[in-house]
Amino acid sequence: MSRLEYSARLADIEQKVMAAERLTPEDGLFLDEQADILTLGRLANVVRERKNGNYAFYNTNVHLNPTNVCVYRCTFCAFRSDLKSPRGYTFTDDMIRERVLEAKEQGATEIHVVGGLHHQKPFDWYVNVVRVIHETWPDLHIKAWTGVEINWFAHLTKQPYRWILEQLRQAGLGSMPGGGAEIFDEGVRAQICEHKADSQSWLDIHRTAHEMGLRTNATMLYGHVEAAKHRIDHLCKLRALQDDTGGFQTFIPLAFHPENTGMAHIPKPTGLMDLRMIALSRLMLDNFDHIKAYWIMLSEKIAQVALSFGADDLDGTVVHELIYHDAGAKTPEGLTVEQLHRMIREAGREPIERDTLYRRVIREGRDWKIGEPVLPVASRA
Ligand code: V47
Ligand code: SF4
Repeated sequence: MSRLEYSARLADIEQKVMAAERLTPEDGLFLDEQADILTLGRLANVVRERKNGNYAFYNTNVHLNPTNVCVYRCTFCAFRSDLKSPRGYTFTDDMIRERVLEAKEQGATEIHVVGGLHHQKPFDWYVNVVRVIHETWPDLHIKAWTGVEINWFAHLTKQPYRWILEQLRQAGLGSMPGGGAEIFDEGVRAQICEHKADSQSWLDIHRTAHEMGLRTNATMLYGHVEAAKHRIDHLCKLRALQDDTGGFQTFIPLAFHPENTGMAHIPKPTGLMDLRMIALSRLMLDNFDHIKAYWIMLSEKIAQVALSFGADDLDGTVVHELIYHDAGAKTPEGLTVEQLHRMIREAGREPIERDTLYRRVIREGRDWKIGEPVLPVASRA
């Protein structure tokens, strides 16, 4: 492509962005492969500010990974353990209660629960994890179990997704995280997560959750063996489902961390690749309200810059993160609210504490109550 053709292509895309017109898969491919990073970031920032003004969201949360024992062997995963390995662990009910009480002590509004698919645990064990959390502290929002886990539960019980989700909801489930999506292309899946839930199952599960009124998140794992065309295909599939249901809350691009994984020879994505993925997803996912720069995997520094490249959310205080730290992440396992505020204010944004469902959190120390939903700019009075 000549310099002239490049400029004309970018000008055409810029016009669409300014007019809030949907970008095509071809536009996405061009942006991913060829657009200069500063133009890409500037355009994504237009959409980010159109949707979320100057707000930058965070939440006060804790993570719980109740077991790392897993029947699958995703090549990108450093977290999983074999059943008989000394690395393997499984939480007891008391350990779960302890984590919930710690969350309460820290004033958390959310617990994020994902883990391995244990060879010997029945579906009831996973329902019990949710129940124990809910009974210990009913005010805590439980965001638990990815589409891959729901698919495993369907395999264990031979019951439809709706039934599985209903059992979990009755036990206290509030919403679902976005993990397990990886890359939807089946050829890539065969290389990185053979045997686990296929892309259609992941999408069907999220569709079912949305139809039941449960909100969910979506992710994309990038920076391993995939190519730009796979990333664009992934984003377009999410956009199509969101057109149908409107049930996704936020999209989180996840940077591959190679250390201690079966793909340790692949270099970690660079900071510019991370910013490119944030900006690209902001531009392609025109029907998602939020793009999350998950600071744990991006580093605090890149996450801070991402707030001007399309992201409007940093996730939360986190605490006890294992999945990325087992894969070599050098970030802390948690940040204080003061640290998050400083990162956001220095980026020129206004910090807003949200709950899982993007309602404002009105806080007095450890105590909090839930305020109004924070609406996209266009819908604000
Ligand atoms: O599905 C596992 C990814 C996901 C590695 O919904 C890895 O708010 C990079 O989904 N390098 C689980 N990625 C985490 C997740 C998530 C995280 C934060 C917020 C939310 C949310 C969801 O982590 C897995 C997989 O895609 N993952 N290992 C690795 N070595
Ligand atoms: Fe198991 Fe999840 Fe790791 Fe895959 S990513 S091996 S499903 S724990």
